[in-house]
Amino acid sequence: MIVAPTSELTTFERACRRQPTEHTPIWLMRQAGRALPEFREVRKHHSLLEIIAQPELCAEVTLQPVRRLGVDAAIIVSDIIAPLVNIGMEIDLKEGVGPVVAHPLRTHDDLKALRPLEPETDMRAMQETLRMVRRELAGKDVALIGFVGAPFTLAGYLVEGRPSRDFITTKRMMLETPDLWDALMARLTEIALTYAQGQIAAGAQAIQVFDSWVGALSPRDYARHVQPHMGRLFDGLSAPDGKPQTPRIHFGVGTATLLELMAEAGGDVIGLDWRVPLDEGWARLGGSERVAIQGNLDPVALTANWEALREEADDVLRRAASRPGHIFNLGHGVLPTTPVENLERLVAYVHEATPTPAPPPLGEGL
Ligand code: 1CP
Repeated sequence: MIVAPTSELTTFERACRRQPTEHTPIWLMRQAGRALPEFREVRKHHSLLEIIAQPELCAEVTLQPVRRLGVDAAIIVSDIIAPLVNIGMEIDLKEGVGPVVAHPLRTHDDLKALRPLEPETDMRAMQETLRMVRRELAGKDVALIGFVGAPFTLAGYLVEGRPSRDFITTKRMMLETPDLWDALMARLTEIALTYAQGQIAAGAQAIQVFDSWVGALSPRDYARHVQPHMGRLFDGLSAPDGKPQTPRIHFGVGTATLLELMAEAGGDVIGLDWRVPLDEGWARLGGSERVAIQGNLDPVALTANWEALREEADDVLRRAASRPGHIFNLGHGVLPTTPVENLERLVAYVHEATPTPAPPPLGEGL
């Protein structure tokens, strides 16, 4: 493993800041929980919420993909609903389904259940896990990423009560009762902000904001009902003048029509799904002069044979063209059927294949 002095930024952090790196950093969304046999072994004995509540165990599973795959970043093992569970909401992570909420939020009165998150008491285990993982990674060229669910994606679960495709009740609330919607989004924004700040304070070197289901919205609805809240979340995570900025990664799926609006709301790194060619998406956002890009291999490619997988990975690398500010990742999470050998080979391949000589920055007018 490459050793970096502690005072130096890791390769991943340099890429987030659009600085040149010796190789393109790679990590994979859901790199721990979906495909690793050693994670499945732990899950046989503990539920995910039990793992999250035990810092030693949680630190261990967070480090599993670092050890096995050699990725450039660890992401803390948790779930986007964890802060909501911590403030007392009854949410179950149902096997094969996802988050299921005992009392879906539908009225102003229901919002009482969403009390503010108190960092001193409501995220102790999370902070202890972060500190433990940072200690383990000291001197290694591996960064630690914290994360939060974005208010829209969290609201989707809370209002529908379970995973949804169409978000009918959620969108109807947005359209019919915008006051209620704004009150809900404001509370979720506040919780996400406190939770993210608490993670940074405990050692997270970047924060990814998962707005996984925001692609369900039209640009008009996003601009009116979601973007202002996202703007407040990212502003709240911007470092005071003169202090180094902890990189903020802004990610969503199905966001081809929303990219500019999302970037306007905030983010030092924008996550692209596989539906947008990486070079086109990057150019639309102002290129490598303006923003870093994370993505965007189709997770299905990782279930294919090596020849097919390599071809898809090469396409992503060719489009990124070793411009400073590319973090290799998937367009969404690792699929449960992914052979673990493919994960290992992909990480090694991206490290070996990059960088090629850097071309001029991809800017406006290209
Ligand atoms: O590598 C990892 O797996 C890291 C840990 C991790 C992360 C980053 C988990 C564990 N969840 C998440 C984030 C998360 N959770 C997101 C954002 C990322 C994404 O878009 O994939 C979302 C939308 C959720 C909600 C969620 N939790 C779902 C999706 C349901 C749906 O709407 O389709 C599911 C299935 C869960 C449960 C869950 N979270 C994580 C695990 C390992 C599991 C499986 C349940 C378990 O093992 O008990």
